[in-house]
Amino acid sequence: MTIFNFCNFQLLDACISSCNNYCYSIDEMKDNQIKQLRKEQKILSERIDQLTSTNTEKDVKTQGRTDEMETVTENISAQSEEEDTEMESLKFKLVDDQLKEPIDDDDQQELAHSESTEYNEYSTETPEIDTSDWIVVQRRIDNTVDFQRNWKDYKRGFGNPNGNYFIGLENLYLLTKAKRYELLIELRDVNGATGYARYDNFAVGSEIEDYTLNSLGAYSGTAGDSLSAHLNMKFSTIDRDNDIWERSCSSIYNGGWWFSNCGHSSLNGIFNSGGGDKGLIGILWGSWKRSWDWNISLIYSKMMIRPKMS
Ligand SMILES: [Ca+2]
Repeated sequence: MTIFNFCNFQLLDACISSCNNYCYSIDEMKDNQIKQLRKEQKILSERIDQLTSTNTEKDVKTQGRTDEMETVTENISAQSEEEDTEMESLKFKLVDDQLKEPIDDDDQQELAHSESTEYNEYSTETPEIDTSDWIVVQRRIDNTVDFQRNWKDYKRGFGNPNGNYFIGLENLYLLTKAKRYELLIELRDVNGATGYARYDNFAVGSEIEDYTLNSLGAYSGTAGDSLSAHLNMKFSTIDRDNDIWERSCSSIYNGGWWFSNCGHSSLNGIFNSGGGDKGLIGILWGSWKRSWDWNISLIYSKMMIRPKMS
């Protein structure tokens, strides 16, 4: 159509002839282009087939590597779980080896003395201490009160002051910030043996400090010092992990405490009237008689404070 628009009517024949020649040359050119395109299409098809084949080979290799990586990942995961389990069982024993170093002569004498007293031979009281003027801040006597509680409960306190009891961290803070207090802890195992630990300058920080165990003072007693390892530790509960372990001591070992990593004691753990402990979740005071026997869960504890006499 375009050709006719430019043809002079009088020269129509010549124009048509020209057009025929032109159109022929156009057709020939188109044929050539089509041939060329088909040739290129064939080359491209062959190239696509080649690439598809290569990709298939790569896919097979990739799948092989993926399977291999999954196997390795599974192995690492299984190994990691085994190590985690081992870590958990060792958590409370971290400092055991240090503490099991040979006892020097002074310690031997102290230990011999403490074990020879009537107090340490299955008595149920602390005869040398009149506890009438002490304030009870914690007590465990049976399993009727759950000590696996959240931050709010440990902050305000719970239980019965005459039975299983925790006075509350805010109360501990307010009491011990006002004046110097000493702390007395009485313990009893399932066989009726008793021990005590006493500290002459007990102080707990404010909630802003997460009720850090700020001070203990000097230790004395028969149960060994299982609290100094927790000095300067923040209080932790199941919903407030303030310990220095990568996981949560409170959630895994139970009860709120001034956990470190996780430490030497935990008097708010699970109560087991049989006195045994499965997995360091019980009422623990590791240093008692220097036994560091973590299979023992105590069946009684009482923490008391009173203003320090001069
Ligand atoms: Ca932690």
